Amino acid sequence: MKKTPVYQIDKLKNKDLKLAIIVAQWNNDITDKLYKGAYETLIQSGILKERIKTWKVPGSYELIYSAKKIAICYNFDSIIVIGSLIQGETYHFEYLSQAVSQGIKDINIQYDVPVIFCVLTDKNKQQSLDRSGGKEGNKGIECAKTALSMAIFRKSIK
Ligand code: RBF
Repeated sequence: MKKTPVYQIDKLKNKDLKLAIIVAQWNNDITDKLYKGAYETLIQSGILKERIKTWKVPGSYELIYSAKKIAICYNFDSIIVIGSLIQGETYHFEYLSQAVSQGIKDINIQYDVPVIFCVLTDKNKQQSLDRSGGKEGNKGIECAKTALSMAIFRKSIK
């Protein structure tokens, strides 16, 4: 009898997983590309379309509340938060990067769902372009793979 390849078994398992994606709209030329990379990776990994839910929020700062609300109100196996912070002339970059990373860390501690940090914090636009489908790859793809691993981990422990 022909053996089922391992990746097919994984794909079959993956189809039961439920994933949430929250996308900040600041620098949406960047976040759209991160989202596309993440979404397509999930679909290619066997996640069913109807089990991926997407929300848009204004900026990266809003990822904190929205991820918390989704953690409380739904039962996703993993949440991916997508944002792009680019350094400007004020201290906003430092405050926002700090707040968003700490805020998302707090949700990981407080709620029973892994929240995957797909927020770029770059010195300039070129760096962001490089990491959202340019010469440094697409961090959305990497984060989707991390979200899958963590979703499987979550499901494996009852
Ligand atoms: N949000 C981002 O996602 N990326 C940014 O680079 C960004 N830069 C900002 C710069 C300033 C000066 C301000 C006031 C806001 C910025 N935001 C940015 C928006 C922020 O995440 C949030 O949406 C707003 O502060 C409203 O809470």
